Amino acid sequence: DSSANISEEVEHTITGIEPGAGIAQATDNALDEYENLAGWEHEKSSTAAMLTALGDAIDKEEPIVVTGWSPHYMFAKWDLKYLEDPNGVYGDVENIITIARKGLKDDMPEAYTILDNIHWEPEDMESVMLDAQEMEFEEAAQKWVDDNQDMVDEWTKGVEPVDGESIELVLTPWDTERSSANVAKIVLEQQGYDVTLTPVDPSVVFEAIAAGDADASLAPWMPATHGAFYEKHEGEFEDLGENLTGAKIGLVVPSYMDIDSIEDLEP
Ligand code: PBE
Repeated sequence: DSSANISEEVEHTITGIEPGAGIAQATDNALDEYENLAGWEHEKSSTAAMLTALGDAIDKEEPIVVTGWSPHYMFAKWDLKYLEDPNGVYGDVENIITIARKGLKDDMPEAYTILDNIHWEPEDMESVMLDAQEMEFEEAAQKWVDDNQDMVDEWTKGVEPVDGESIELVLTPWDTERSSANVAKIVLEQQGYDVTLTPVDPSVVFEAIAAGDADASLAPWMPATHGAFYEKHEGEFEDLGENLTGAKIGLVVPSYMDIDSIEDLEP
């Protein structure tokens, strides 16, 4: 297929996910910043709908352009590639960071220390996400904690137990964050905390922490995905640094498609 045919066959449409996602905002920016995407549409719906459309297209070996990210099982399940992004709209490497409300360090130093210490590898997160295909996230996270008690011991080393204090973590509603939040919940519960997990849109993650309505979050993707929210609230929350390095977002296509770059998409 020529790239002109590809663009016509996908009806000049990018298959997106939830409108509140950082990657949705980045994709709207891409439509503005790439002249060749003038006239393209970004169809937002849900992650589940995007994955269904991707799977259907691959079954028929048809072209499709989706908004994709890693870690995600889509790359294990299908042969996919990121389109090159010469304008750098989607950034290069993304890191997932931990943020906390101002005052958490004084109010709950034990939780703060643990949250500050939590750092794992993409393979760890992937193993929770993979198990969660077959069981609840709570169970998949518990399985990971049981298998990785050494790492958990490092995170909690020297931290005193507490007596049922309540702490609320906000997360975004994607598998990556369901995995990290559920692992953090179990680790904090082992320490004696009573943990509530609240899934919200990325914008609300930052609003809730900045307002002090929630205590902490392991959900922000930086610098591209949620950078605009970060900047909007900068100074109103504590940045505890990365909990995972080596994530990525971008436009993703099946490997059989004969294009390599966002610039190969035609008006
Ligand atoms: N994601 C997964 C989210 C963050 C985690 C890349 C789909 C987003 O775009 O906001």
